[in-house]
Amino acid sequence: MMKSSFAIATGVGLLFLAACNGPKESADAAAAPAPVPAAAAKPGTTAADADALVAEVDKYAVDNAARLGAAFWIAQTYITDDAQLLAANATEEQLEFQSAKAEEAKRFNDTPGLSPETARALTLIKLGPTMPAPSDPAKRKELAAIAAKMDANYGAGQWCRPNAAGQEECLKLQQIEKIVDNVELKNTPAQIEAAWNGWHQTSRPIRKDYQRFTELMNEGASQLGFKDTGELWRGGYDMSPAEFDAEVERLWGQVKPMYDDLHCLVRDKLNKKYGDAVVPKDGLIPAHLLGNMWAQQWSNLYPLLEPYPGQDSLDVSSALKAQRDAEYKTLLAAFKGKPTPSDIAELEHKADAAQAVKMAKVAEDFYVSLGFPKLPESFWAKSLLVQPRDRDVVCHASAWDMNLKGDVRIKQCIEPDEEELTTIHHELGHIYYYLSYNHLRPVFQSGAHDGFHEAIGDTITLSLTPEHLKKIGLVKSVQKNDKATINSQMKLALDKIVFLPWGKLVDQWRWKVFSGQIKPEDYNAGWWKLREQYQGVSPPNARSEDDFDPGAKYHIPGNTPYTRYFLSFVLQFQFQKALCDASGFKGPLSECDVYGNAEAGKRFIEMLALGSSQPWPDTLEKLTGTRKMDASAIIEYFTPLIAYMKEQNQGKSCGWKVPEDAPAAAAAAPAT
Ligand code: X8Z
Ligand code: ZN
Repeated sequence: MMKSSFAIATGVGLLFLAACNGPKESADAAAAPAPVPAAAAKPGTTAADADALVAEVDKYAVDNAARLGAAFWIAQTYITDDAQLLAANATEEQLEFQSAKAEEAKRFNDTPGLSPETARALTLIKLGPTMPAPSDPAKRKELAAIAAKMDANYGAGQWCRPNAAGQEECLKLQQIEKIVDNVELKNTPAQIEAAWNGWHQTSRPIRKDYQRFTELMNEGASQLGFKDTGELWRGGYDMSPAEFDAEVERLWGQVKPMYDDLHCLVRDKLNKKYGDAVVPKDGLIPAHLLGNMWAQQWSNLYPLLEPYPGQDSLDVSSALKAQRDAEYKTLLAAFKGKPTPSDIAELEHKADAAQAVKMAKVAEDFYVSLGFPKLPESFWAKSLLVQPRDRDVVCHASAWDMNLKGDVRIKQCIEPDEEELTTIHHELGHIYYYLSYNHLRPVFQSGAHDGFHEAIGDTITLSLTPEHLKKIGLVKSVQKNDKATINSQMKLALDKIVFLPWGKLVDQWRWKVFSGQIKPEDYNAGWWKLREQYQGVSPPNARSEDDFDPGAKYHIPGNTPYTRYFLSFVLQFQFQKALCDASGFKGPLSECDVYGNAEAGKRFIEMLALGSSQPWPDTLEKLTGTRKMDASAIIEYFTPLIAYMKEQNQGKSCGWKVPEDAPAAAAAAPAT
């Protein structure tokens, strides 16, 4: 579940924090205010000058990480105007330093005799900025201010409506999501649509800002020698942007048939539940009915899709909730005297916090079983694991390396449900990546590429098989038969396969916006065209160019590149297969659980320890034996489900058509 978020400098902050990010956010960007070094005044171009530049970037990172980290951490965990101001200043400093160093690094493009290490470091520095800033200080300030404003707008987003008593009540994202997630499948389409609209109207105010933001970043990118910001982003993969484009298309081609099968099955079930007038038999599925605000993962629909009802329950959330309630009962029993309502609220909060720690320890325990170290005491003392009762915080989960030497933290508003348990594993993947590469020079302290960073924790969650969940007491009993296998695969596919088109399209939109292929006056229509094309979903109601629906997703105002997640959802199955092979596992991939396997752990840790010190294909090869990202492991993983879907879809008319250059279709209008 995506949490509400308010982050003044998140987009920029991520540059340094690697909060939920990757190589572009390497520590080199942590470098702070930029007293322009003497070397820049009299630029030299020798190999020794290049070594000095890289050393300078490293030193700034070491010297300033903690100071900048503190500004961003406070801005996200104590949202006040003052904290925002400090974070905005930090952002501006970073932009200045980072853009200056990227520019300086270009001086060495033709320098002979660079050491391989320095040459690689320079490449990373040149590709460093996710938010390339113009060299004009006024424009840089404007860019930082817009970034701050967009983040603030996202975080402050709320939907106000009259409650049952006729009084206005305002809901934040987390509460609005509860209506759209519809886990009980009891809300009406109209109720869900109202909530969906409620959240999507919050991004209207930043539409103009996003246009200016794009212009300014493009100016910065062009000064660094890139055609546009999209080309800069696509440059971070040890191949040309055009080659990277082709790689993404190739991977998408491999997985699209699985998505199409799933889309067909889900549409059929929704059509039966809601009727032809709401969900057409053919054509697009209304985006609000898929159990997620962005229709990015659909596992909340699992009860509707369960292939073989009557097998064991895979419901982990109720076990987590029961643990939390037991905790509360214990606290209440230990309470002396008669608790007042405020005592009760305090006890409830304590129970939430205790349960959050318990869940985080479940995740830590898995990593430790593989040979990773225990998390430092400071992690437990300084992380934010539950939503505070007394203030607003950015709830969107993130992982932080505060000082490049052990002060690691996560910030996540943990609730007792399965999705949150998965997210903790995801965040600890980032944390253990940090800890594993902290010994490297700062410029190499990032993921092999950003998709690697996102894939570590998710790989671990692939070992949370029903059998594993039974062992740790989160499901009651498990059967081992084909029907049970198909059931658990369906549940996972509703997250992992369904995510793929979404994971690709978010940046397809941004890349087109950056290149000018989608013009400002078509921002929203361009967005829906891609959602229709890739996901086969339609907006719940007619949209207009007053709307800015892309801005309702955290990573757009937060300026976090998104293709990383598409790559991660492919890579994590490759990683899992490699770990399972290393562990000596022989059965079907979906049954493999590497918990406690020292050999798998060793191989994983060795990969993480390399950071971005070498091109990612070398790093991938070391773990998996192949130099290419490849979807065959995800296909292998879901083989039983794929066969089931084929059989179920026989005779059905699957697929959808997207009208060429037509405005986004409203939900009720069948696709032609
Ligand atoms: O944003 C995240 C993480 C932090 S890097 C919670 N994810 C993407 C999203 O929620 O949209 C993880 C999966 C995709
Ligand atoms: Zn992440």
